[in-house]
Amino acid sequence: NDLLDAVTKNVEPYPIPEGRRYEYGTAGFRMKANAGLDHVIYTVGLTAAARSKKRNATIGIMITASHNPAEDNGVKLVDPMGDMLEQSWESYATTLANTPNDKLAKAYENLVNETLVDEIRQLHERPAKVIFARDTRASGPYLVTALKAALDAVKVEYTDYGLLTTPQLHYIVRCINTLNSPYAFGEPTEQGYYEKMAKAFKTLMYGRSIHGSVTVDCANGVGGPKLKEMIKYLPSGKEGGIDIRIINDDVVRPESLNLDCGADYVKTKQRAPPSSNAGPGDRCCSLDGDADRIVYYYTDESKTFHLLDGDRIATLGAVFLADMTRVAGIDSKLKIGIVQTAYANGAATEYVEKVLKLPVAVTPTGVKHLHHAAARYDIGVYFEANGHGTVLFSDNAIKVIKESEPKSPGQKHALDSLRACIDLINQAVGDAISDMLFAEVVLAHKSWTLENWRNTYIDLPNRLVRVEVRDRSIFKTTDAERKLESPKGAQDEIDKFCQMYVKGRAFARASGTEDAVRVYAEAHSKTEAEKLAGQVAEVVR
Ligand code: NG1
Repeated sequence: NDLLDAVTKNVEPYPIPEGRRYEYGTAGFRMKANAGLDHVIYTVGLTAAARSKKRNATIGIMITASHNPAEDNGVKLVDPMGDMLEQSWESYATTLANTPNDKLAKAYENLVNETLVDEIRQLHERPAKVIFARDTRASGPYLVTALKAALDAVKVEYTDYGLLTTPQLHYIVRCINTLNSPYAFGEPTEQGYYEKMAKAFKTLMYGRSIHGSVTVDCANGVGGPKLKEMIKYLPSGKEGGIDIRIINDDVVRPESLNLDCGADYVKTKQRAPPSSNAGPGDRCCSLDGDADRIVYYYTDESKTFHLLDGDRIATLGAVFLADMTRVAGIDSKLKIGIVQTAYANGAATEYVEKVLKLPVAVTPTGVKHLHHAAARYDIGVYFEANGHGTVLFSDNAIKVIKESEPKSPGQKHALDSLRACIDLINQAVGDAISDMLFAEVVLAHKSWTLENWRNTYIDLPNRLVRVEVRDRSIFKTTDAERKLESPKGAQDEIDKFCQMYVKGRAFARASGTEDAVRVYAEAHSKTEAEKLAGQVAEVVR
């Protein structure tokens, strides 16, 4: 039929390069922008159309390669509630991406037929709706052309939101799909995003002040212009709000993206971007290329660099939320918990369990795993150590927080603050701008400097190494990636090495985003952590 002919015709300029194999991984598809990504993006348009028909809802597509180099690009799909694509659909996306042009129309038809089962006839006619946006990469506009060619072929209604941060797109998808429902998330516009967060921020800051300014490294990515926009809606320091100093906001030269700056640089190099001229103790943070990750840091008087990563942001947020529910008198009705991955520092886990007395759940790497585990709590705080995370409030929590009657001014203030947290925190997905404002609010409430924050617990020295192996697929893990079940015998050797050190802990797992095995090790001294990492690396090599 016409529709399928159009699929075949429109994909002509985007053939699949000989011998390429694509996989929808932890963060969608990601590769060098010129390695056939146009073909992949075209097929993602078709997957999104089928997914939209299946869910009878608007689906999002974000074109970005996050913290990767400027010449890379990628694409991820956003499900109706603003969360990541349901896992069972990742393989559909993978299948279409690997289908050559002459078989693509048939493959798309099969996908629609397979996923719509009984309702086919009726649903085939169902209108599909897709919205999309991109980060600042130079390849973005060209890839959008390929995406539109697919959406036009299958007659999908779409809106191009131009440049957005990844979390902004997630926010808008959720707003569209909850419009006029009891779960309405907000105005489905970029302005609605700023207004919702600014209003909540003002409520939370009432009567408080933030000490000094915060310097934000925007990785020369889309976070720069978007944070500048956000600032227009926020009260300044003088007005009882916040002074934000932006650095690395060059989006004119796309090649500067993530170059010697950004959250990934700071986290992996354990140092401030060279472009930063912050003084001792100054509050600094870095976003990544699509502004869905954030880490804080400062340099002390003796020029030592201190990182406050995702583990720290999680504990900071959890302390505040637990305090507020206690003051509001609703703590017995709400189960608060923290979700981490194996990469969380052992000291952070111990602090949460022993000092905060909150439960910790551990999941495999990848935000979707953490997100699902967090949804099992009333207030679920989840962060990957690299700074990607957010807080989820269950329907029960929202009901309790919104409907509780305060019995004192103190309780009223705590309830108002919790209500504002529900709006300030982007529950759809980890969001650097939202997480930053939340961290700033908590620091203001506690009158904490970054040094005070760091002193809540002292990280165990640790080391992360990347090991190139012949075939990483032989490394199979269990127990939330903390143990190797294959190759046989490897785990026993790792255990043996761990036992040689005080507080020794180590694990090895295949990366989901790179062709390598990652080894993580921690111990009570730096030398020992490094030694242990080296020994475990030898085991997997
Ligand atoms: P892999 O490559 O699977 O380790 C990395 C990060 C994850 C996550 C994904 C997606 C580490 C150790 N791993 O995963 O936390 O963010 O990329 O971007 O940082």
